[in-house]
Amino acid sequence: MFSRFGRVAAVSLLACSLAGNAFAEEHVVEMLNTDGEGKRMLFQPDFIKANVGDTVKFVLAQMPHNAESIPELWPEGVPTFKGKLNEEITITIEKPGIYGIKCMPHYTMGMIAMIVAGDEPPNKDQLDTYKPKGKESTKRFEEFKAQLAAQ
Ligand SMILES: [Cu+2]
Repeated sequence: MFSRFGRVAAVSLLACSLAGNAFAEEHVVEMLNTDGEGKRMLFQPDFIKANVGDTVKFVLAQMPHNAESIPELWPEGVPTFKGKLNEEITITIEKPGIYGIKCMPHYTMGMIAMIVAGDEPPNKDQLDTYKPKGKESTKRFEEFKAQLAAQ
């Protein structure tokens, strides 16, 4: 009896996970003061290739940091978000696109990240129009664009 019940439970569990996206992945991004290799104030990783349905979790490895949308680099029709200072926050990628993320206190110090979902992100034009604030952010943004072009 027990073994039979066990099999039924396992089958219905599988059905549940297939009904959702069985292939959805969780990307974990650390918010750091330093990577120990000379880079200061960063998301790690800061360039994330994701699929629609994936989640991206911003965890607080050091503080103070936050994660929030860069509205000038964000797919149309997707609500922006704003994590509080020292708040861990998870976002779900619901549409293809390029998603810019910044830490408000360290934005001008280069603390930005970019999530790319889909092969033909509909807001690709924003890569040309968005101008990050600060020399360091501009430098990292150029690195993201180079990484994207290399794929
Ligand atoms: Cu920060």
